[in-house]
Amino acid sequence: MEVKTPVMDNRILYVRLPCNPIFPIGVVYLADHVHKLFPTIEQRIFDLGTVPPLDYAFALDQCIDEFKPTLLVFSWRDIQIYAPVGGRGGNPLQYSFEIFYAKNPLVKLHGAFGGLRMLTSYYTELWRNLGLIKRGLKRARKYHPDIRLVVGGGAVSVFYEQLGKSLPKGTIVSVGEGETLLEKLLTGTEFIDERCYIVGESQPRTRLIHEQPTPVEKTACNYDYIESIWSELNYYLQEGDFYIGVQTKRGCPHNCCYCVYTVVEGKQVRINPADEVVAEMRQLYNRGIRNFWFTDAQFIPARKFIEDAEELLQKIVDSGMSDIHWAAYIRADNLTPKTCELMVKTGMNYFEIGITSGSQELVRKMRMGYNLRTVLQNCRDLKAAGFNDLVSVNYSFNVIDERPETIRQTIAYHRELEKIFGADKVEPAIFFIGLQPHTHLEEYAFKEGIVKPGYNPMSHMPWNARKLLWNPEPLGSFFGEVCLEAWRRNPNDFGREVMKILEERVGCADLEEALSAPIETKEKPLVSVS
Ligand code: B12
Ligand code: SF4
Repeated sequence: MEVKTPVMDNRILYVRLPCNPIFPIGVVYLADHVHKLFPTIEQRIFDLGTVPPLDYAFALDQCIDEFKPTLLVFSWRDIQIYAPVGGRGGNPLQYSFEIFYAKNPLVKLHGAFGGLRMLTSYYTELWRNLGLIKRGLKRARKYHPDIRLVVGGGAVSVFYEQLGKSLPKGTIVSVGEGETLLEKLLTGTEFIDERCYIVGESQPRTRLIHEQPTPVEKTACNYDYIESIWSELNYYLQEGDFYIGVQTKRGCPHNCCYCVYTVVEGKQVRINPADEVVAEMRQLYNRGIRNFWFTDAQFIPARKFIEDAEELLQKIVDSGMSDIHWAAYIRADNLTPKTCELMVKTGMNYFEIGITSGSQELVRKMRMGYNLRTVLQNCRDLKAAGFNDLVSVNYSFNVIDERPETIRQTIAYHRELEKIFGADKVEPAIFFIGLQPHTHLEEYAFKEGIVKPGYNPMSHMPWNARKLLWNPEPLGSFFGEVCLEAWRRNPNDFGREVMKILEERVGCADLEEALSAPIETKEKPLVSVS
C-alpha cells in the first residue's frame, strides 16, 4: 500500500467515538507509541465521550477543520448493551426477559416498549457512529484528498467482519492492538500481514482474529505529551471517582468457552515491565489520580504470573503511593498469601471474579480451568490479609448442562463466599452470556443448531436476541421467570434476590458436592475451535 505523505509530515487525529465516560486508554497508548517512534509527527486526540450528543457532528467538523489530519484514526470501544444493570436508558436484560418470559400481558407490554426503546437506541448509536466516521472522512478529504482512515478498538475487534460491510471503501479495519499497524502504515511498510483488512480491497482472512499480535515492548505512557495533544484530559482527572486505566500486561492463556478476550489479546501473555507501569501510575498520581483500573483481561492470568504481579505490587508499595485504590478482573485461583497481603497493602478495593458457576462440574465443562476449592482458600487468605471491600462475583447461569443440582451447588458456593467476606460485601452479578463470535460457545451453538454460520451477531432483533442472549431451554423459561420475580421483589438488589429465589425454589447443596466434579463417562463436550 502506497503512502503519499512523508512520514514526518503526517498529522494524526485520533477520534474516540461516543462512549460512556471510560478513560480512552486505547487511543492514549496508540498516540504515545507513535510519538516515541516519530517524535515530530503532529497528533491530536479528540474524545467524543466528553462531548454532549447534540454537538457530536459539529464538534467533529470543527476539530477536523482546525487540525486537517492526514491520517484519521477512529476508536470504537463498545457496542453491546446487554448488562445486568441499568444501562443506556433502562435495563436491556430486564426488557428482553419481560418480552421472552413474562406471562402477564402487561409486563410483556412493558418489556416490549422498553425493548423497542433500547432497540432504537442501539441502532441509533450504531448508525450514528458509522455516520460520524463517514462524515469525518468526507470532511478531512477536503484538506487531504488522499487521507487514510483506520478503524479499531474493542467493538471493532469483536465485530470486525460485520462492521466492514458498513464502512467506506478503503477503510483499514483493525483487530486487537493497533501499535504495529500504525507504525507500518506511517512508514509505508506493507501492513496487510498485521491483523487487519481493507474494506473493498481484501476480505478478512479466515481466523484473522486467532493470529498472534506482534509483541510490543511497552514503556510508561508519557502523560506530559498526552496532555499537550489532548485538551480534554482534565475532564477525567477532575472527577475524583474515575478509575483511570493502566495496562500491566496483555493476553490470556485460558480457553473459557464464551470468552473472546483470549483471542482479541492473544494467548501469549506479555508483561509490561513493573517499573514502567509504576512510572505511568506515578505521572497520573502527580496529576491527582488515586483510582486505577488495571485493564488487563486478567490481572493474574495463571500461576506462573503470580511473581510478576507480586513484583508490580511490591514496587507500588515502594513508590510510596500509599493512598491509592485499584480494581481489576482477578482469577482468584492464582493468589498466594503474599499476593493477598500486597493487594490489600496497595489499596485494591474492588475486584471481579468471573467464576460463572459455583459448580466445579460446570466450570470444567465451560473449560475455565478454575479449581473452585482453591478460589475459596485464596479468598480466605485475602480476608485474613485484611481485605474488607467489595467483591463482584460474576455468575452466568445456564451456559451448558445446567441442572437443578448444579444450581444448588452454585448457591452453596455463593453462601460460602458470603461467609468469608460478609454477605454485604459479595455482590452476585448475574449475567447471561451474550454469544460472541470466535468463541467455543459459538461453535457449540452451530453444532447444536441454535444459530447457523452466517448469522449476524450484531443483530438485536428480538428473534435473534433470543438466541444470542444465551439462556436455552429446558431451563431458559425457569431462569426467565426467576429473574422477573427478582426485579419485581427487589429491583435494587437484583443479584442477591435472584440467589434468594433460586434457593427457595431448588434449595442449597452441600459445599463439598459443589467442589467435586465427578468425571462423567458421557460428557457433552464443547467442540474444539483452536
Ligand atoms: C477492562 C475492561 C473493562 C473495564 C474498564 C475499566 C476502565 N476504567 O478502563 C470495565 C469492567 C469497567 C468494563 C466495562 C464494560 N465493558 Co469492557 N472491557 C475491558 C477489557 C477487558 C479491556 C479494555 C481495555 O482497556 N484494554 C486496554 C487498552 C489499552 O486496549 P484498547 O482500549 O482495546 O485499545 C487497544 C486496541 O483496541 C487498539 N485500538 C483501539 N482503538 C483503535 C483504533 C485504531 C484505528 C486501531 C488501529 C487500533 C485501535 O489499540 C489499542 C492499544 O493497543 C475489554 C476486553 C479486551 N480484552 O480487550 C472489554 C471490552 C472493551 N468491554 C466491553 C463491554 C461491552 C463493556 C460494557 C459495555 C459491558 C456492559 N454490558 O456493561 C461495560 C461498560 C463500558 C462503558 N463504556 O461504560 C466489550 C466491548 C465490545 C462489545 N462487545 O461491544 C469488550 C471488548 C469485551 C467483550 N468481549 O465484549 N470493561
Ligand atoms: S474469561 Fe477470563 S480467564 Fe477466561 S479466557 Fe476470558 S479473560 Fe481469560
